[in-house]
Amino acid sequence: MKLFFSRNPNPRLAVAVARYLDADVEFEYASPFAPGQAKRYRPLNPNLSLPILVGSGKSLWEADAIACRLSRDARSDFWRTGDDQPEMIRWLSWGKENFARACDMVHFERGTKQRYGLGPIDQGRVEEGLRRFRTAAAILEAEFSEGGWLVGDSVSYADFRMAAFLPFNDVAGLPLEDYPSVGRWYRRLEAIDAWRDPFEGLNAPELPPVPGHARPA
Ligand SMILES: N[C@@H](CCC(=O)N[C@@H](CS)C(=O)NCC(=O)O)C(=O)O
Repeated sequence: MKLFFSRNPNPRLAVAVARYLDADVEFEYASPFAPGQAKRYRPLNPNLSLPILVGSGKSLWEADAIACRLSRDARSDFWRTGDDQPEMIRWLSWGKENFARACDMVHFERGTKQRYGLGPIDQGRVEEGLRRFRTAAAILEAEFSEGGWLVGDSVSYADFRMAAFLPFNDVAGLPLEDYPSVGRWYRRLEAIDAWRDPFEGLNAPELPPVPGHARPA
């Protein structure tokens, strides 16, 4: 199987999952929105977005679906399959609609739009994202008050999915420091090699820089 990826948040998430599971996939850097590329990628994903997993059958897109597939293939409980599966789905569902969505709103204005020259920062959207971030982060703060992971006693895909935008917080500037238990959870994630540095050894150009921000070392 081949995983088409870039260094942006959702493909980064899929690459981190594949590396965490030591999945038997080949990684190929892709840029479906670049001029002339749509023809190749539209049959694989009508949205043209990444990640895309291609194997012998139909291509699979959406990071969550790819994580589910890779975890099944690896016979892993990273994508929970037992009694705690509903709890994992709860965090995936809530996280996408709340915490990750808030992170995405702010990161899109301060990061993506600036990287790709898509227009000035919309401060109204940033304020709205920050407001949503504070509401969602307070819920996670209570959840992590006794440490641990989102589901059970070990890391699961729910943790990876929830954190998908946090590696980009150098440009997003979300006030993570106001939520110490969330910060501790995120540092536990960063101690996992596959999460901290999923692109190690892969051929993948760096993202365009955000003006005014140095690239992290
Ligand atoms: N809901 C999709 C979102 C996919 C998405 O928005 N991908 C963006 C990156 S975060 C993309 O393809 N950007 C173009 C690129 O990275 O070249 C998923 O979870 O996989």
